[in-house]
Order: sequence, then C-alpha cells, then structure tokens
Amino acid sequence: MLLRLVTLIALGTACLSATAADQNHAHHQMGTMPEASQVWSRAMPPTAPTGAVYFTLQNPGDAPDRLLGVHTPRAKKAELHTHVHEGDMMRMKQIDSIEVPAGGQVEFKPGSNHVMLFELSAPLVAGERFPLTLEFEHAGEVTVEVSIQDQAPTPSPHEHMQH
Ligand SMILES: [Cu+2]
Repeated sequence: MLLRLVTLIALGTACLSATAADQNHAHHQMGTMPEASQVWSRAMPPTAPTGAVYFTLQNPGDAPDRLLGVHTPRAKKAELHTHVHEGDMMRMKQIDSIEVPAGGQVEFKPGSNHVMLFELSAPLVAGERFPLTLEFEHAGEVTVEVSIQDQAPTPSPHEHMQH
C-alpha cells in the first residue's frame, strides 16, 4: 500500500497530486484506504469531445467506503457513469456515487462503470499521463495517475509485487 502510493507519487508530474496524496496519508490509517489500480484511459482522436477512464478500486479496510465523484485538470467536467440495458440497447447513465464494499472491489471497465470526461483540456494521446482525483466519503481525496493507452492493460495477478 505505502510502496504503491510512493510509486504513484514518483510517477506524478503535477505537484498538486503529490500534495493531495501526502495529506491523505497523514490523516488516514495505513492500509485501510481504498486503492485504485490499472488506471487507464483510452486514446482518442483529437476531435473526440469526451473520454473515459477505467480502474479497479480495492478497499482493504473493514468498513465500506463510497466513491462520490472525481475531478481532473484534464477535463472541465468528470462524471461517474455506468451502462444499463434498455431492451436490446446499452445506454450510459450517470450515477451519483458507488459503494466500495469492505474487503471488496469495484471495477470500472469498458461496457460497465466508467469515469466520463467532458470538455477535455487536451486530446487523449497514447503514452501521456494525467492526474485524476477520486473523492471518497471516508478516505477523502485520493489522486492517481491515469495512463493513456490504445489497449486495455493486461491484468497481472502479481501487479502489486512489481514495485
Ligand atoms: Cu459515459
């Protein structure tokens, strides 16, 4: 947990994101905060008006937490979305918040939950990174780095061991 946060901070390009993470660290008990992994956004053509961010949220704590919202300097507006079935159609729908169960996880992935970015400040070019701040009901703000990629990252069962 600590190692992973330190890695995220080291990768960060924005001073603000490191500051936010530091503050969270100071105020919350180690190993009980929700953690985001495999944070990525699909590369889009420069004309695309929106983008999407995906990640896996894990809650190692013994109390549930709730993701209330997100924000990023890369977009003027960022919303939590999910997909719902309407007959044979899948439609995107905004959601107010999503619970991360104690000891459980919630996946944000294509065709399911996702973060929707509106009014991008710059096109989503593969290889670039940008900070995304997750706002939790209990854990407060947690800033992570989004990696812009053409393809979804390959899940690795030993991902937390690689650092
Ligand atoms: Cu959406």
